[in-house]
Amino acid sequence: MEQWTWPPRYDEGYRPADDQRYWFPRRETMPAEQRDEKILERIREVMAYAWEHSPFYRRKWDDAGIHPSSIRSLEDFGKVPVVRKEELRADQAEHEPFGSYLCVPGAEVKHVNGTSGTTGRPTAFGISERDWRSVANAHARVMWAMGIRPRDTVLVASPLSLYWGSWGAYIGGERLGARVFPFGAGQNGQTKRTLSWMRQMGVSVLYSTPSYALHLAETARSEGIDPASLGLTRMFFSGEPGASVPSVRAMLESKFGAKVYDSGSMAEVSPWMHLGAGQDEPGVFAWQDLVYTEVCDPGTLTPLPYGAEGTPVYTTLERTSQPMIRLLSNDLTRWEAPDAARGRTYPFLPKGIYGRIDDMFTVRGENIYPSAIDDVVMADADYGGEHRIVITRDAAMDTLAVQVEHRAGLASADHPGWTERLSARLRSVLGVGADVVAMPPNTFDRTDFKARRVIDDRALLREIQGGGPR
Ligand code: 8LH
Repeated sequence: MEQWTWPPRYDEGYRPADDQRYWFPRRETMPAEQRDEKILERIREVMAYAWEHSPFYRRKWDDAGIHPSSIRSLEDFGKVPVVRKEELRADQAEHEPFGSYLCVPGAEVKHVNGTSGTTGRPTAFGISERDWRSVANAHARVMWAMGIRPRDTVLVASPLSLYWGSWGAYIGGERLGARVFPFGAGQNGQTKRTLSWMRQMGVSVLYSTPSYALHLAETARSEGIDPASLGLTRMFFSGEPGASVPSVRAMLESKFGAKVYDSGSMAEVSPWMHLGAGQDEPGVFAWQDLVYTEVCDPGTLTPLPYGAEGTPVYTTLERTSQPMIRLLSNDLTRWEAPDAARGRTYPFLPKGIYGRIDDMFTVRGENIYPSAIDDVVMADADYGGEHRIVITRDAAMDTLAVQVEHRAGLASADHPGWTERLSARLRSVLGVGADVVAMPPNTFDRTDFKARRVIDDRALLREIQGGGPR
């Protein structure tokens, strides 16, 4: 049952006993060094396969003077040039519709997903049936680690369209033997209907973005429903920071009275749940036998040791249709060495993914992530449900303001004290001050998907001054 081969082979009839902690005990708990040896073998196989089937990779590696046979260690692999999302986009524009990194005949592509294309040309994901099944099996395994079992009913409450997140959760739940409920999100009035369907169907597990779950909780309250009475036991999230941000996680847990699990990397490297929780604490494992993850210096792009902070670079080890070999994420994280005390012997990302490097901004020399601000304001007892982060340039100096909704019932006489308290907390966490502005409840739009809370006036200023958009 527990095969680990290239190309991957899965026994579709296999499922562990309900009380078994690990779906694949050997692959999940083997000594990390032994796993690394197998991973190196797999990387060589995947690279040889891509060399043979993909003009994109052959060209790229030829230009860098690299041949798959020259990769003799994971250190050698760390020198293979990274792939950037722009390269994939450009290659697809030239080689419609799936790019010259499609390694199977076009007729074998049985599923199409894609990026939403809000910035630049959308990218199409062409997925063979074999890859679709590998992703389903991998996701079933990670969802099993979250404690999801065949007795559960899993509600998928993210858009069921191009977004691979929703489909990945759906096929993982299906493979695991759970009852899966593709409700989706994003249509008018859908959030209220979600609540009534949840109750009728006895949904026990929710999948969505963290922001949407908070919106769902707020909508429930406005309908006179206590979210904790909905009967959820587990919630797993992807798509944006939140489930590993302490105050957001605490808010989700306390509102729904359910356990919270983080997961998710990038759609391109599905099974995206390869960054996925396997225990009841914040953070995610890097399930290295599914997608090999390196954390690299964002400037030099060289791999960094455990303990360091950097950007994840991903290599799919089970994908045959559009394999990704050293795809640069441009996100930021910190990773820790495998620790056998955790059971699974994978590297661990204790704070998950903090956010995109592009979303980081610098105010008076301090690098700031929106998720760090979320953590402070959402921990406050008088927080009203949404906020916006506004960065402006004032006489050549960047300044930060945070508009925060207060809870209904906070007297206006208490606003100055409250905003000062938040401002002081932000200063102690971020190292720079922020102007906190109290806003009435429900000032800001809620999201059905991934939150966009940063308003960057400097980008507008640069555009006006002729620099063009970021
Ligand atoms: C995250 C997280 C996370 C994704 N914590 N940031 O939903 C998972 C996959 C399918 C997904 O969202 O893919 P997509 O749409 O390509 O977006 C990828 C980006 O989303 C990724 O680079 C991160 O910036 C962010 N993201 N999951 C924090 N658990």
